[in-house]
Order: sequence, then C-alpha cells, then structure tokens
Amino acid sequence: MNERAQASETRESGGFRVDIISVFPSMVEAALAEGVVGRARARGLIDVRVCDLRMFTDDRHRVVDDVPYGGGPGMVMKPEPLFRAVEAIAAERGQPSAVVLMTPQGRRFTHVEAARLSALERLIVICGRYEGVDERVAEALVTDELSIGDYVLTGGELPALVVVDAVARLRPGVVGDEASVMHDSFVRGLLDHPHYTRPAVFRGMAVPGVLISGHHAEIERWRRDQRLRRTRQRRPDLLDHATLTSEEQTDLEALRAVNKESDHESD
Ligand code: 9D3
Repeated sequence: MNERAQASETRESGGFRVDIISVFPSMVEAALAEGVVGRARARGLIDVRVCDLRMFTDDRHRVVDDVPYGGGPGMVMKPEPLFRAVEAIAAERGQPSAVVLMTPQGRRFTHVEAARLSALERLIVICGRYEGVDERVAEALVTDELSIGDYVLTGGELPALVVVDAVARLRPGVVGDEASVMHDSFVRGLLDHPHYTRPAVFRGMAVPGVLISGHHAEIERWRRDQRLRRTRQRRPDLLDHATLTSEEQTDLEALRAVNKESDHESD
C-alpha cells in the first residue's frame, strides 16, 4: 500500500475493517446502523461492511445450501459461495488478518478473544446458517471458529454482531470515555456497582443515602464494597482471576471473614 492510501485508510477507518458475510445482510446491517457502533461507522472510526453471500452464487436461484453427504436432517452451506466471497473481499480490501466463523462448535468468545481481535486490522466474519458450513470452509478458509455461549440459536448473525460490537468498542475513540472501557467488569474481573439517577425517591424506593451525601471518599468506598459483594454473590468464579487493588483485597478478606462467622452461627 502506498503512503497516501495508508494515510487515507488511517483517517477513514482507524485502520480497522470488518466484512461480515451473511445470507441475511439487512438484518446485520440494521443492527450495525444504531448506537455506539453506528456512530463510530458514521465518524469513520471503523469500517464495517456487510456482504450478501447470495451475490457469490452463479445459479438462477442463488442457492447457498445443499443436502449433507451421508444423509441426515437439514442443509449444509455450500463451499463455493463462501470461498468466492472471502476471495473477493481479500482482493478488494486486502488480505484478512483473521477469518472468523461463527459456529456452535467454536471456542467460547470472551473478553480475551475480543481484545485479541481488536488488535487486528482486517477481519472477515462468516455467519453460519442451516446445520453448518461444509467442513472444507472451516479447514481451508477459516482461522478462528467462535461460539458466543452454550445455547442454541438459529444462525451466526446475532453471534457475529456480538463479536463486532465487543471488538469495535475496544478500538480507540469508539467509546467516548476510554477510562470506562478499562474499568469494565470483564477487564478487571469484577461486576459493576449499582447505578441510580433522579428522582431521589421513586414509588417509595429511595436512593442509598451515601450517594446523595456528596462525600466522595465514602461513595467510592460504598461502590467498591458493592462491586465486591455482588461479584462474590453472583459470579464468584470471576474472583479467581480478578485483578484487585490492595484495598479491594483487604475488603474481600473482611467480607469472607464476616461470612465465616455467620457460617459458624448456623452450624
Ligand atoms: C438444531 C441444529 N443442531 C443440531 C445438533 C446444530 C446447530 C446448528 C446450527 C445448532 C445451532 C445452529 C445455529 N447457531 C449458530 O450458527 C451459532 C451459535 C449458537 O447457536 N449458539 C452460540 N453461538 C453460536 S455462533 C453460531
């Protein structure tokens, strides 16, 4: 790439391009037009495009699936349109750093995966449909197979949107407040504290007094305590890998000590 193209790319997309291949492009496009991601696209911070897989068929009926070899229920995504789509995108937009396939057979998508993908320049994300894609696509085209969790969906479009959303917000400038990105629960390994806004009393439910007190040190202490309590209560698994400040470490030990006492009482 020449210097001008490089400069223009940096100006236009922050050097981050994603192409999503789908048989439901309008569904994917609709979600990408809204919110933080929609704004980042409009501002040219990220370049996300949706590719209609049917554009890469060569028959009158634009068929993208076929019956499985060996029999069995459902249909399989044909290899030809997927290979042509990835090759066309690579030719137009440059060699992808990763070709991601969204599939229930993939590794679990986590914050660690999001951080890894956000450091790449060009991604292609393939949305699986039907029973899955021809295995030769996974073997010869795809670099990463990802799942978003252990529940059955009807296709890879929503998972692809989950991945692009999580990755895009880690790119510089996409989320206004960089500090808030750093403090996210899965970065630090702690859940967030509760949030309140006006009115101070709503249908008889009052906002905790400390938040209205204006004592910033006490507010910080309350929030820290709430983060620790909630994580311990709802997601104790996160505490095993959390990066805690020394104050949080002390507080957590205090919480555990209090809990031990009450354990003895109920003996
Ligand atoms: C009923 C079909 N199943 C037979 C054992 C397999 C199956 C194939 C395709 C189940 C779901 C799907 C569609 N899902 C995805 O493509 C998908 C997905 C998901 O369902 N859950 C979590 N992450 C993902 S990523 C792609």
